[in-house]
Amino acid sequence: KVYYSLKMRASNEKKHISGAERLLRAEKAEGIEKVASELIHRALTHENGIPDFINLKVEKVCQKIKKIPHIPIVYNKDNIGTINNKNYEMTCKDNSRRYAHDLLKNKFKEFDINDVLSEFLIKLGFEIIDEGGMRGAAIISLDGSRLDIAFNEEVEKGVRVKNIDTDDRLKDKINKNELYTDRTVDAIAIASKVIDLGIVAELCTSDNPSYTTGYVATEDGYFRVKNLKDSGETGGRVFYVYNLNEQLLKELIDNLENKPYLIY
Ligand code: PML
Repeated sequence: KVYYSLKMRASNEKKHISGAERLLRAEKAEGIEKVASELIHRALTHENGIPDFINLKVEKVCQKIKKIPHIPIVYNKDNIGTINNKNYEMTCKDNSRRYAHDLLKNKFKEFDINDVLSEFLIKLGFEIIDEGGMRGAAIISLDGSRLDIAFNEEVEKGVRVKNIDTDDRLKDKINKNELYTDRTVDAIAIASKVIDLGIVAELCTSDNPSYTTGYVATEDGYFRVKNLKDSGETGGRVFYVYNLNEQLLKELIDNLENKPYLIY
């Protein structure tokens, strides 16, 4: 099967407004046209503003597409998260961050990370997302080093997870739940791809100032966290990785950016 990748990005005065991408079977030409116009529509009607520049790229995909199910969605009913029978109410940034913190700390324990290092890693993660201004995700090694800046100027402003699409089954499932948004679909797809590529945990808040829901993702699931930041604040993504030498890190970055995935 031959696929085409459609990528849209829109900006105003060089500032990113929106972006999206789809993977489509090539034999359905009218399908490609339809999705192309949907993407343009999305660019023109985005909540972030009206673009002065829209780029639409249509490209044949030569690599084999990996199809995987999404990671489990942990449904925090009434915005109460539970870890080891303890409940966390996601009512404000401090409480929500305690939940995110404990999720990460539990995961790091599985990798024998001691308390002091764990605290350092979590603090660093929040500092990075709170500072904002990244073009993609930062990569932090569980030994405490920051890998995206350490080794390659090209990814200095973070790694962008690209070449990813979601199957209608996933979209339907999410869209049926009135608590979720379009952002949720994309976020679950990204998290599923990065976990499949061996990332230990992802921490994310939106770069949209008014969207305060974020998440922690691990192989155990997509833990949606309400109020992970205050309204008006910026956001970002952090990937925690374990034990990567330079070669493995290069491969990981290449896969995160280029390996095509379809999430169902
Ligand atoms: C959600 O679960 O609703 C998505 C949270 C993260 C959104 C990140 C973004 O799209 O900016």
